[in-house]
Amino acid sequence: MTDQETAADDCLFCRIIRREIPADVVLEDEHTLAFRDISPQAPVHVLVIPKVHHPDAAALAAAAPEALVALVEAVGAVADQEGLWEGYRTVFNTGARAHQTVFHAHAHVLGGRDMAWPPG
Ligand code: IU
Repeated sequence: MTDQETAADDCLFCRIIRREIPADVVLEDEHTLAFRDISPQAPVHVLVIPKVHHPDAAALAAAAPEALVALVEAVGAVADQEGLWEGYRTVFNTGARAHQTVFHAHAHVLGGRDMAWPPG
């Protein structure tokens, strides 16, 4: 078993992809799954994740660029589906200091309220 498969075995988001843990799925395609964050930080807060396991977005880009493109396309599709035509924020937390807590690449899609800048 490779390191990547080992990591994926007990990875929370891999388990959601395998439907071992329930999630409120809003969109799914060949490369991507999108589901509502369990602790929403905005009226709309959806996580968009690749079906392949990589620890963060940069690692995903390096290993599977087509999966990163599909992920960003899915971000746009989620925003359309959720009616976020006034704008939304896409966040890739990377590393513990940036508050990444799940080490499977994911985009947060946040919308439905005004966003502050700079972010906290
Ligand atoms: P972070 O960028 O790694 O901090 O984002 C992880 C997100 O996963 C965070 O917003 C959690 O609320 C969310 N989450 C979830 O949606 N379902 C879960 O079972 C768990 C975390 I654990």
